[in-house]
Formats: sequence, structure tokens, C-alpha cells
Amino acid sequence: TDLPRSPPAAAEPRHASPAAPRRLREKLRTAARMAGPPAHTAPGSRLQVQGGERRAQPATGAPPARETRAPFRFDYERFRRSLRHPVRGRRPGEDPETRARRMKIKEMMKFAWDNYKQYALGKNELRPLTKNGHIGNMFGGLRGATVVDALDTLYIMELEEEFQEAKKWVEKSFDLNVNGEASLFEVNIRYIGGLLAAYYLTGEEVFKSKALELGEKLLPAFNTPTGIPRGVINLGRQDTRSLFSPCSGMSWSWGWASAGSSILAEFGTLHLEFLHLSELSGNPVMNIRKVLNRVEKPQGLYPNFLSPVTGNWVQHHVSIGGLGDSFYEYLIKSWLMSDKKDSEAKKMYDDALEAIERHLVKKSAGGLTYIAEWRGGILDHKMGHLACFSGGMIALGAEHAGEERKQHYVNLAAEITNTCHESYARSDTKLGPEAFRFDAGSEAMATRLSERYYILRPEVVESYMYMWRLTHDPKYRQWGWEVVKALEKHCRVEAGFSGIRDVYTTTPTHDNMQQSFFLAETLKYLYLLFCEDDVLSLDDWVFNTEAHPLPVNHTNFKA
Ligand code: DMJ
Repeated sequence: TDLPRSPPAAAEPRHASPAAPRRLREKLRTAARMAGPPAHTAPGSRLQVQGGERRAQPATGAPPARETRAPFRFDYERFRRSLRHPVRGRRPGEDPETRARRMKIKEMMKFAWDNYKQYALGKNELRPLTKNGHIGNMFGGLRGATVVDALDTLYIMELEEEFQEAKKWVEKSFDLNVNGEASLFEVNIRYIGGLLAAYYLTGEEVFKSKALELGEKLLPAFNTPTGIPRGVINLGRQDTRSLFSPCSGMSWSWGWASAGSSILAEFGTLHLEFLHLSELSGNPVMNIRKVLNRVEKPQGLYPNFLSPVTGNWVQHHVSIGGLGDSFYEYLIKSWLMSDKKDSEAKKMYDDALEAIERHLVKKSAGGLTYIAEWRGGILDHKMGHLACFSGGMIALGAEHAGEERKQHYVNLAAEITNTCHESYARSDTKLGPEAFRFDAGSEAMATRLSERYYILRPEVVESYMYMWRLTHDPKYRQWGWEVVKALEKHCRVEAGFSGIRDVYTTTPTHDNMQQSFFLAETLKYLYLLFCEDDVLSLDDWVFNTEAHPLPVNHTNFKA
């Protein structure tokens, strides 16, 4: 059933924010000192990120920071007043079919949540066939990835009871005192992003304090000669290092990444969340983007692997899909989140997109536009499902491209989104494969057995949502509805939703995983596709790469 409509933003619950924890303030201040003199001094002013030119040193041995400012307090009330639209929209008259479709997606979310809660609460993800939980090895001992990823979707869908269940789990059971190897990227986009979004949407203090506490545990990953973090970090307490946990706070590169390199899409996908940690704690963080801006780029392209020691590229593999994807996304979103003030990010985005278009964008014999991958100058005519976010990204940037370029980018975004839709339409299940190719006579289809699976990924419906908001062409809602029907038919099982192993058979086997991003992203973007534009308006919010909404800085949060 549909819940009562939300009141306008001004009437929604507000909660005062006490001062940020002193320990984090001091640590972030130390990090800021390492990066150079702060660009701000006024208490409570918008924090500026610092240049990453200086060599970052381990914090140990640094003189204690002197408290010279008044205790920082983030003003949540003032932030809420700065929003231009109520977060859950005003819902003017809409047609019954749109509403019914939205309600169907809400029912799917409730089903996904209820089954996770019943069989896997406290584990990271649900195994819907075996009806148990999955922990995985990406989150360094943290639990409840689905809870944290689902919070804002439950809230936006007005699943109030379920939101309270999730909140209660965070309050009572979400333990940050863990010791294990975590992906810095995954913890950042899912946990930090999810907690920040839940805080900004509701003002509930618990989400902010957990985000700040967890953010602090990630800081040691930035202690490299360039400030570019490594991919894996141990989340154990640093003060227990010698006793129980020899690796606590240490970081290292993925074993599979060439020559100890860091991954573009990983270190390039921290900026939005860390700016907000900075905003909420009152302290600046280091801006690793400066290193990337300075280093020479082959043909203007950004390779996927960079040494955190030398700041040089390690290998010339360029991809707008896996390993590269969200780096580009965070450039345009950094600019939008800064209320269009971060012109460095915008220029880097514009230049990167131009190079991508010049070198990677191709048209197939059948007239489909796609983005190939690049290996030292040789093109691989393959597009991953992950790369399908780019239709939405280019749509988002198109509006701000200047009159003469705008239509060009709207067309490019529409063509790429159409190609990704074709990868779905050409399968038997009407769901798309993990990767599809444009070679050996193939068009928008997987040609390898290992690329035929679908794991409930969001990128294609993400692009439908942005294209809908940009153009209001009804075909995007139609395409989104086709995905809903296919998910119901092929991925819904008795106890949740599962990925499938082969999109080219109408009787696919299931992979027994309900990914947390299905609740964070896939269902959220589908729901928003059938909402009015003022629900999580793009005037007020940018979505992190896990679809967690973070607010645009309209006011510099000044009184
Ligand atoms: C999500 O965790 C994020 O969207 C990330 O950027 C890429 N992979 C998954 C979804 O496919």
C-alpha cells in the first residue's frame, strides 16, 4: 500500500547536530596540515579541499593540532532550508498507470528487504535460494551492507516501518570496531555514501556519527607518497597494532593490479563522499585530483592503473566501463555538487569526454553507437554493462555543455542509452549481459560464455532515469517497465531476487545472490523513473556511484 504523502521539506523532521567528534576533527586537521595551508579559516565556513602536490607523511609523530577555532557544528536546519524542493516531491496530478508502476517497484523493494531481513539481517547480502546470508570479503569485517545500502531507498519510497527497522539495526548492531581487509572504494560508496545520504535525508544523528567514525578509519589509506590511496585497507584499530592486529590501518594494492598500482575508478571515486565528511566534521581533506590533473595523459585519455608511489601510469588500458567508469562520473558530479563552482572538475570532465569521443566512441555496421576499450592504442570493440552508466552521465553533463554542444551531447547520450537498451532487447530474458561486443559480426550481444550473466546491475536503468529527466521521452519509461517485467519473470524467486547466469535462455539458472546495489540503485532508479522530477530533484542532489543522494552545496551553508 502507498503510505501518506510526505509533507514539504520545511515540515519534515529536523534534528540538531552536535559538534563533530573531537578525535576525527583533530585527525582531519592533521591530514589538512600535511596537504598544505588551509584555504579557509572562518569557523563554520565552507571547507576548501587542499592541493595534493605535497608529499603526504604518516600522521604518527606530528605535533598535536592546536584548537584555535570554535567547535564546529553543522547546521542541519539551515541545510534543509537551502533545498529547492521537498525531498520526496509534491506529487501533482499524475496518471494512474504511472502511479501503479511506481507502486509495483515499491512492492519489489519491500519484498527484497523483507527477505533480507528474514534470512540475512546482519550479514552483508541475501542468498535468496538457500535462504541465508552472505558476508563476502570486500568490507573488512563490516556487516549489514544491504541495510546501509537500502536506507535511503526505503525512505524515499515511504516504506516507513522498514526504514525504522533498518535504522534500528544501524543504531543497535552496526559495529565499526572490526578488523579485516576492506576495499576502500566499496566501503566508501556503499557505507559512507549510504550513511551520508540517510543523514541528509532524515537529520538522524546516528547516521552522521557512524559516517564520520568510519571515514576516520579510512584515512590511513591516503598515507602514500602521492596521497593517492591504495585499494585495500585494514580497518582494525591502529592503537591495537602491536598487540592483536599487526596490519591495522595499513593499506596495500590489489594483488591483481599491475605492479602495485591503484585503480582509477577506485581512487577517483572518493571525492564526493570525502567532501561531505569534510563538510560535516568542519575539516578539510586532501584533493588527490591535483595529481591527475598534472600527470601527462596519452591522447588525453586516463589509463586505469596509476602508481601511488610515483604518480605515473602503470599500464595503458583505458575503459569507461569497469576500472575507469566512476572516475569520469565523479568529475561532472563534483562540479554539480559544488553548485557549478568547481571549474577544475568541469574542465577535466569536458577534456576527458572529448578525448573519449575522439578515440573510443564508434558506430557499428548496424548503426549502434558504442564506447570501445583502448589497450595501448588498440581498440577492443566491447562494452561492459558497467559502461552503460555513461548514457546517464553524458545526459547529466549535456545540459551544462554550452548551447552549441548541448544537442550534440543529448544525441550522444540517447544513442549510447539506445545501444544499452538493445543489449537487453536482443536477449531472450530481456535483461542485458555483463559485456557485449561489436566484432565478428556480433552487435550488442555477448559472444563469450563468461559474459552472459546478469547480476541485477543498475547501469542501464540509471541511464533511462537520467534520459527521462532530460527529455521526458516516454520510451524511457517503457524501457524501464520492460526491465521490471523481466526482473519479475526471471530474477524473482521465493525468497528475494537473484542474478541469473545466462540472459540468452528463458530458463536461466540463478546465482543465489541478491546484491546490495539492487536495493540501493536498481530499484531506486526504476522508482525515480516513475516519479515526478521533484522527487530527489537534480537541482538539489547528486547521486553517488551507488545511487546515494548527496546534496548540492547551494548556500555554502552560511547563515
Ligand atoms: C555498484 O556498486 C556501483 O554502481 C559501482 O559504481 C559499480 N558497480 C556496482 C553496480 O553494478
